[in-house]
Amino acid sequence: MDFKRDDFPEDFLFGAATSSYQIEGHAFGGAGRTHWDDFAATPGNVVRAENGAVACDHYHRMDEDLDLLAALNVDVYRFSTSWARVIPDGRGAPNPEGLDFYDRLVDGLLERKLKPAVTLYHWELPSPLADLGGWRNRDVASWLADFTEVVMRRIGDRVWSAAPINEPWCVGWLSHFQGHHAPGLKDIRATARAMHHVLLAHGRSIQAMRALGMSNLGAVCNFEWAEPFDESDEARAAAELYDGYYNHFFLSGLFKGEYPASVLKGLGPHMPKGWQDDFETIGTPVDWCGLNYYTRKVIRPTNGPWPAHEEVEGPLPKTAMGWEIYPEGICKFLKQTSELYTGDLPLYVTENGMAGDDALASGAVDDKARVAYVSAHVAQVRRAIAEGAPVKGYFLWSLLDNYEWALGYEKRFGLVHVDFDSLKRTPKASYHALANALARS
Ligand code: GCO
Repeated sequence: MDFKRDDFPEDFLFGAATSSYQIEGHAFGGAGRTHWDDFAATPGNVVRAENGAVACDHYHRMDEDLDLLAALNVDVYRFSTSWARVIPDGRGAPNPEGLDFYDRLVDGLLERKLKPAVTLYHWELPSPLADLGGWRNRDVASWLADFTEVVMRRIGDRVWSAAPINEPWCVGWLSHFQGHHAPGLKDIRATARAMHHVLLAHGRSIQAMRALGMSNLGAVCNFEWAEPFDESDEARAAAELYDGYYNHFFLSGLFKGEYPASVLKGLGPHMPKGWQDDFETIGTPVDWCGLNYYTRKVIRPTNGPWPAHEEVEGPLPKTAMGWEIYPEGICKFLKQTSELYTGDLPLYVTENGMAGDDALASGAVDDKARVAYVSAHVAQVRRAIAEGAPVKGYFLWSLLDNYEWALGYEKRFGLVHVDFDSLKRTPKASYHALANALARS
């Protein structure tokens, strides 16, 4: 890596991130069924119909994984709690084994002097709640608040930070409009509801944690820079609309108590009754804002129905996801977020990283492309700080190769290679490079 810990302010934190369904192994420990199990079991949704039943078997290999984190010299570990592991039916009786697991995880982090950063919901909705309409049902806000309370009564006294939901855009748009993630709907009315309810649920979950006396609570959104296909007014408007529902809708709801007019033009008629009255809950104050950033998209107008645009392949070098590498975007979003929405509120890059063609050769993985990707993005984070954005930390996605959702186990985002047959972990060159960069002299 072409940076060192010392290049950053004293209080700047480095971390690594994972999520529950992507690593734990959902077949273990009494976890309930989730809508990802159902989505993966439906032909055509997921590469090779793979699911998270075993994943990285982190459930049984937690100590080994925490040792890897400690030796990476990071300060913080961002992980998530699986709702169905803690409350198998989504509501009602908790699973003691599930709560014990997260309790051990938090203690294991603290023993290794690592700060636990929890995300309560990273996409594995319990199937019985999906049966009731999932994110389309306004009651999801109360269900999430109840789940929050169950988890945090157990670990809330020891976690360093907490966020209710990972990436509202993915919960709303990707899963209900594009149908690429569970529950796999392509329905504008479901989308409008999910996009609003996800913020309402965020607000209720924050309130539940405040009531328990917790602090350092935040929101984590994802961002993609929207580049117009050409110089035309039509292409600019198309990119602006993409930018609206992807990058502005949620921040605007959280920090301004309104939604962008361009997005309401399409979603307005489908919004749930009385949505305008929910912003007081949605805007319950938070202590920080997290940005997940990977790429940009080139957007071209089409003649179809709203939003009447499509993504086209751009000219920049790409990762194994086919995503363009555009490090400048991370700086632009950090600055823009503080300027338009959050002011002095601390910002964290809560995810950044890439999938590569990481082959194991003679017991090692020489992922030079990942070292270059991380170096280039971290340089843009430094630039954002130099230009005034209050950025307080940077988290790598991800510690381990894991279940990359609809792409199954095919895309490798890890600093550590995982052989999905033997489950053996092998730190990649990027892991060693990051450990060196973060070593305290
Ligand atoms: C996300 C999620 C992760 C993904 C990662 C790579 O940002 O989409 O938080 O679960 O695995 O982003 O796509």
